[in-house]
Amino acid sequence: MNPNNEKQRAALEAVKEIQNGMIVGLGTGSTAYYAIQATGELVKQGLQIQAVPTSEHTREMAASLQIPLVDINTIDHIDLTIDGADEFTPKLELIKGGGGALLREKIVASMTRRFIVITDSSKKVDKLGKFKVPIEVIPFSYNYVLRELQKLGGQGIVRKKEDQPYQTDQGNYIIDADFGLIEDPTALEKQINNIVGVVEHGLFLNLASRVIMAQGDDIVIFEK
Ligand code: ABF
Repeated sequence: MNPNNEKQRAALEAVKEIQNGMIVGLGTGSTAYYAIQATGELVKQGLQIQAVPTSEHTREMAASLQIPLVDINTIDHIDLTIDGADEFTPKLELIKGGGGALLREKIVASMTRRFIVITDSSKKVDKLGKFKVPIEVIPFSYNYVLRELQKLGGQGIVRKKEDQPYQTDQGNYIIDADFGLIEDPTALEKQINNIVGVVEHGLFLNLASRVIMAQGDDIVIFEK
């Protein structure tokens, strides 16, 4: 099946969980955009929610669909977040950040009571690592971080956009680091977090409540 159809079907399955009165985290990426479109339709039909976008791109899309937005600094939790991923394992370990929005995505996921990940069938892996780990770093010391990642066995490269370093919504850089298949994501996460100059990374461990994967005509659910 066309992966976009799978993405859309996974998104529509997740949107069924949105209830009146919820604060909803809106993800970033092509799969999440199907969920935002469907959420916009529900709002048009009278659904009353407040939404927190995980990127400026998502903010613009939500605003264009008249989805009411709320400042994350005025709330103490999010009820439900629907977002995509670049890789996931059956243990709900994720790599996110291919779209460059990992910092706000992880902040929103961390505030969320129920974090639903939506994917097509290409994202499922047994072990994380085929997809390079996106790491958001401050521009001031990106070369220091590259060297420190190398000591951990990670071959990093600064993400580029039109020959310039890609800049996140925060004005930071992204290093995409290849560690090969990751035997112990929890251990690696701790090592990356200890590098001064790293803002956040794309290993999302112990955050997802459920993964909804569309595979052909089927919907496959993964949860702990
Ligand atoms: C976002 O969705 C990112 O974290 C992740 O990189 C991306 C996946 O993109 P797509 O849904 O377009 O495959 O949440």
